[in-house]
Amino acid sequence: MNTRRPTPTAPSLTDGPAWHALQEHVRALRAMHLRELFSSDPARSERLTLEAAGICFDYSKQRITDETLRLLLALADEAHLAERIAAMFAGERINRTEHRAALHVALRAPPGADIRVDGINVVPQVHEVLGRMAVFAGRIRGGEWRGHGGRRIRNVVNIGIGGSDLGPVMAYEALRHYSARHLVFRFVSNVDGTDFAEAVHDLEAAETLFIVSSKTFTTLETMTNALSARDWLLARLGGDAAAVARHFVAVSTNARAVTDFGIARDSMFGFWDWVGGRYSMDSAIGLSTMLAIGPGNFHALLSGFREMDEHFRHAPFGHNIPVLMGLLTVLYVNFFGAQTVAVLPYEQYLKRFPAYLQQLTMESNGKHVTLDGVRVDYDTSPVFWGEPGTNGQHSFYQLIHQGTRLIPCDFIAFGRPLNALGRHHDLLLANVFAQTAALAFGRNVEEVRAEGTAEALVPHRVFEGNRPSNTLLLEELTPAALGKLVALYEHSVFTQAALWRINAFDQWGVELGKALAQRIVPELESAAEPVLTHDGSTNALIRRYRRMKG
Ligand code: G6Q
Repeated sequence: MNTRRPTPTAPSLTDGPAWHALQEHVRALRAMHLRELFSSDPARSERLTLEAAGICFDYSKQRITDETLRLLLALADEAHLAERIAAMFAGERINRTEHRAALHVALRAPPGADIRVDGINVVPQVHEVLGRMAVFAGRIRGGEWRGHGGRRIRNVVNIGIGGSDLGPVMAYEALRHYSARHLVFRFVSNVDGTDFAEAVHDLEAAETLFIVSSKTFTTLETMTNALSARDWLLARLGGDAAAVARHFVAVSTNARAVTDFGIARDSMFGFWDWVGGRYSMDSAIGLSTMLAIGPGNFHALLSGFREMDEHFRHAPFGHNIPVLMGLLTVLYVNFFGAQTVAVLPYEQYLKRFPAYLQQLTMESNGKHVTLDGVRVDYDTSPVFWGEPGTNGQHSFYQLIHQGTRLIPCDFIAFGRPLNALGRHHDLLLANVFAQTAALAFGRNVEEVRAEGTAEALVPHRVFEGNRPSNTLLLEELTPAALGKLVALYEHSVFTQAALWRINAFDQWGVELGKALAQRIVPELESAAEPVLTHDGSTNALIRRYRRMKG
């Protein structure tokens, strides 16, 4: 597989004809209002709504015309997007700075698939681990796996951070409706001791299982929390080190470090260097998810991912939801100067989805050099943020409606509620539709005056509109639906990275702070006054902290 010729390097984003044509085109587009775009084209909504992989994607309230789409698709061609997609699915080492494949799509490939890394089909390994996870999940959920003192496991605490935490937390919250309610799930990530202390304060050690989730098994926060968890457990179970084997399992690629910690090889669930942390929630890093929702639901989640993978891989770009979403992000960032994108799920179970997307999008595409190491002369990833609706409406939506910034929004909603309660769901969905319409069409001066508004108040009550949004409508929040949504954003991020010519799969930006912290730790802990050689501000802060510590 890796003997394939590398995909061609595209010329700079700003060099090709599509870029210049888009710049020219957007000059005229800026003056067009969504009101006109809709009134002059009765078929617009129908034409700019796509149904694929069980998602209804309405992008008609975007500030685009058919010509905008044509030019965006030309920009994608100039970036060799099709070749880049093929390279990812073929297991090429597209993560060039770490010399690795980015093959998260293999995590959800069906058992018979053949996806090779260095000539070896990785799919059987994926299914072997999934099978072991399912057996283990069955034993925990069924009460067969017992704690050291013979008690049933009732509490599961995942210890991990970044990609080894955000996916598991988000998936647990998103799929709580499907979770085994006799089990308690907690997630510890922060090295701040409060995180661990609060997570375990009401738990019985004899009934608690810790999952130490760490690809490298060296991450400062996770190892510190794992050691504190071991101390906490042993202090409560009489100090017998043998208890560790019944109360700790690991998810990692580092078998040696796992056994050194005292976790048996049998209790380790592996994955591979071709799975990036922020792309790992459907690997063994999803063990807590499988314990919560069961193996059947976990496989349904994988099938949702797979359906979106197939759509991304095969649908023509003009009918490809992740490609279109990625291109629209590029349009607003590079041609309209947008700095942020808001993701607004109208589904309480998706309350951690924006936090999860923050890492997926910004750790992936927060880059300032191209794959070839050249500084870009255009903006890359916008800031992704959001909150569930309708809560956000009573908070920051004001700025989206009437502020001075253009903030493209993704509205995510479901046709059926998981907790049907009176009129709640109709009211929830009415708000989705009302918000997208208000953002797009606003209320102009004439309309405000016609309502009898006092003249002094008119400017305050005008909504300019022309604020773009996508609406993603799915049937119901099932495990498969969650898989589709996550894969959709993964591939949208991939599309953006391809256009920007950047590596979405490394994260060197987190290194400098980590290395500096390692240097500062002994300066905080040493008994003798350390010789400090940082800048003046850092030296003073360290000295002040040492005094505070006493
Ligand atoms: C994700 C990043 C990062 C990583 C954490 C945890 O893409 O690489 O968030 O997941 O630093 O790393 P470990 O799993 O190795 O502990």
